[in-house]
Amino acid sequence: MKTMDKTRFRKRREAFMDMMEDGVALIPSGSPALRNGDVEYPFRASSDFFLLTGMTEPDAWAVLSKQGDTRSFQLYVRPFDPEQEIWTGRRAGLKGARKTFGADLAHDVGEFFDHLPEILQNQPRLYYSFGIDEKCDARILAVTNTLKQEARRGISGPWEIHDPRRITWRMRLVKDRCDIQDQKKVAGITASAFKAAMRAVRPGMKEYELAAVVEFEFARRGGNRLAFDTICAAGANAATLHYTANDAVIGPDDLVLVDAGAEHGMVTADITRTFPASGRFTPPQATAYRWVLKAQKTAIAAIRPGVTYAEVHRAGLEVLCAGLVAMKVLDGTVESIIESQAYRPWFMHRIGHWLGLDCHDVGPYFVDGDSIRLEPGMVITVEPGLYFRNQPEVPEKYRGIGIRIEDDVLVTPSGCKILTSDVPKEINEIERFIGESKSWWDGIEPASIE
Ligand SMILES: [Mn+2]
Repeated sequence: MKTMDKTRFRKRREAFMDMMEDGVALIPSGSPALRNGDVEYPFRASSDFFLLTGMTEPDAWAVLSKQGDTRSFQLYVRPFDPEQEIWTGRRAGLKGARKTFGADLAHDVGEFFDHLPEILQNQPRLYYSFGIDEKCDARILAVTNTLKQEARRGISGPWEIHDPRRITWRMRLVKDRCDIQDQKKVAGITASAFKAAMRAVRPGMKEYELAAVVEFEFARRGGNRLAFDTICAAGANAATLHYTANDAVIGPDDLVLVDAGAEHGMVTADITRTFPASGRFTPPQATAYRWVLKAQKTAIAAIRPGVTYAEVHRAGLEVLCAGLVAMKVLDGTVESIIESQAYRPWFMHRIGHWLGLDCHDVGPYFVDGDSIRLEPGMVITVEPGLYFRNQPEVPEKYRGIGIRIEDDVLVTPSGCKILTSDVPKEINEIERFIGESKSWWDGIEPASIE
């Protein structure tokens, strides 16, 4: 890690401890989970652990303590072990924890629970997120109780338990200048991959083949991990919101909905585009597409500091409802349709979500019961959609059409900036791009399919 980065993470710990009252915070990185046999799921450190340390190793704990002006940062990590490194690769070790990650003290993580009574002894407050790892929860609770039984020896355990996410979520909701650079970088990586997908799509491909193009382009541009499993849904599959089977053949008249995001340096992007495999929208596809696009643009146009998240949702929703009336799916006024929620069979999710270290990033959507007001530095996705399944209310020509259009949007002092605007989304732009661009497959040997 560069010196610059070291300062960045130190400043974050200071900000965290500024918001903490006297006590100690325990922040775990998490442990790998078993998939099947001896195979583990790919490990990714918890976002809060990374936020405060810059470290991405498994089986580590950050211990932040504050007593008035006295503050300390300790790391419990896997020790340097040449034998283990042969199997699982390099690790920072105790020395790296101090030198690279700036810990005042570093310990073997194997000693963490042995040291815990000492760590928590006479601390007024414990900051720890219960409910994520039951085994750790039980051991930590046991230590706090044991300490309270030592009252006659003048020892006590923490009487107050706080969830550190109350602090980290606030830190993560409003991005600083460096965070915004990170968001732009990963948005650019993701946008490039979407253009590649449009240049690669052709009827007859498997959905997973197109998904692989997207993921290959992420990797080629520095997206070392996926923000979430890629959704590549052709035709009626697009009406399944979190479709990840990705194993159908893309038909000649299908629209393909791709919802994907790269991760770069633990920061995520999230884009959706819906485009015709043939390069041409059919008239009903174009009609439905235009309504979703209009809803998306209207919602984005509403974004500026001081506007509530609910108002952004409402701006997009009104257009979608007008579209449902125009397409003769629903009768009535936009007002009455919103009131009765009659639109819900075709638009059942919110307009978007916070974006950051997690794709569905943390942070409140309501403050004291009211929809949160946007501030410069917040990053949200705007992703209206319409999903027409085989339903009697839906005119036949629209059945099997699922459309979602999603961009990542940064709230700025004067309004907003779309971070993913590089990917075509106007109908004529998409048709021109698919039709005129050099095929992604040029120079690649045809595969033997069967
Ligand atoms: Mn999204």
